[in-house]
Amino acid sequence: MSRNPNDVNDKEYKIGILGGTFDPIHNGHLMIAEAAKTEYELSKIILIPTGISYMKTDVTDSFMRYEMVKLAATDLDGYEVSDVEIQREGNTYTCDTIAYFKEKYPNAELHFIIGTDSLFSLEKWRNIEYILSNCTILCATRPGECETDIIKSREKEKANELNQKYNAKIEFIHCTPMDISSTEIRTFREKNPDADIHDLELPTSVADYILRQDLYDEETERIHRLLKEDLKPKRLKHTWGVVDTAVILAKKWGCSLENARLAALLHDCAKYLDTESKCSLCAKYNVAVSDIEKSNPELLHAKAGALYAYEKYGIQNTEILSAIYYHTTGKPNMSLLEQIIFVADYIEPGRTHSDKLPKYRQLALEDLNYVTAAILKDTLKYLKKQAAKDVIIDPQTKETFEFYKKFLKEKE
Ligand code: DGI
Ligand code: FE
Ligand code: FE
Repeated sequence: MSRNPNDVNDKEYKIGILGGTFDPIHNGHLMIAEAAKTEYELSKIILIPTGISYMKTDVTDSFMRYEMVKLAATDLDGYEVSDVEIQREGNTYTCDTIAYFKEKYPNAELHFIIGTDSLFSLEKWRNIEYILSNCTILCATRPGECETDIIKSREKEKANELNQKYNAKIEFIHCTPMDISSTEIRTFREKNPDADIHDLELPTSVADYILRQDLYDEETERIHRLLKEDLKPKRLKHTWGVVDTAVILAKKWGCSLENARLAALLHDCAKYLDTESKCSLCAKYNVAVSDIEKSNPELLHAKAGALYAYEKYGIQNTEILSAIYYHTTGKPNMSLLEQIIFVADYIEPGRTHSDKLPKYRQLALEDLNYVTAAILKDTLKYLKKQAAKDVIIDPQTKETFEFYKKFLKEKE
């Protein structure tokens, strides 16, 4: 490793890397990062949620784990969150991550944080020689492991052995670990349905997110499992975004959080059904399919979605089913739930199609009717432009706008 010796004490060049499944991230993770940062004078900590195939159903979807880590890091100084491992296809190896940051920060001294238990399997890691010659390893003691001298000396011995064998730099983070684990948080909700997860060692913003998404709940997990059969990763990411936004709007406007969450979760469940399946669902439940819908089967994913949510997902609440049914075109005088889903679908954080979105996101918390009208106006404008390409505007969308346009005028 070539490095200007003058740089050794330059904090700019000392970076700590903490990877993990973070399902969810909790204060114990943050405490280890903070202890490493202080003890080894690191200028920056990069938190890296591990990539896990989206089809794997016993781990929370990568996107949501990434969101939680970002929320946890928001108010912390000198923290960054990287999606390098969740973006990578296939297995993720530490050596690739180290190589990635070596290239990104060629002058940095990288510190990779591991749990002491990993010391004993370190030699089996892919390209361990590369890892050990390109970064310092900082070992954090795991809860319940720290006090006994036997373990301590066993770990020190192992570290010494590896240091000599590989000319490595393995050091220890001297902090008492917190008695909290992600597993404990995941099982907590099930065991204590009435207790408040804010009492656990979690950043408040992460606890809020878990509640909005209703993570680690049996019924939510059942729906997530089914959704993974029906939706691709991009659509799932959009769905989690709609859930998050819909629950925030429901809280603001006094709608049932549970209904908002379920309607949002399932609003696009029929997005990838083929035209025939959508039409036969409609036929089975005597739902009329208009000529416009026949020539624009994409529109049918809303109606068919309500039927699919009923049939496959077992949703019987008609308010929820109606919000799914009307989510694309809206309808005059929507219920609060229908309106929240219609708006959340358009403004969720993953949407980037319009410069006006930041304004609408703010306004949705101030004047829901105005935002509904503005979205309809923009959609009709967009569809008119598309009309040249034979896109037909559904009269339902026009009728919805006719009803809501008065709220536009009130503001203008
Ligand atoms: O399913 P999403 O992509 O999340 O969102 P969505 O259900 O609102 O569907 C969006 C698409 O639907 C978008 O491309 C606009 C289109 N759309 C909305 N109203 C009409 C419409 N398309 C046609 N052809 N006619 C409409 O009246
Ligand atoms: Fe949709
Ligand atoms: Fe959608």
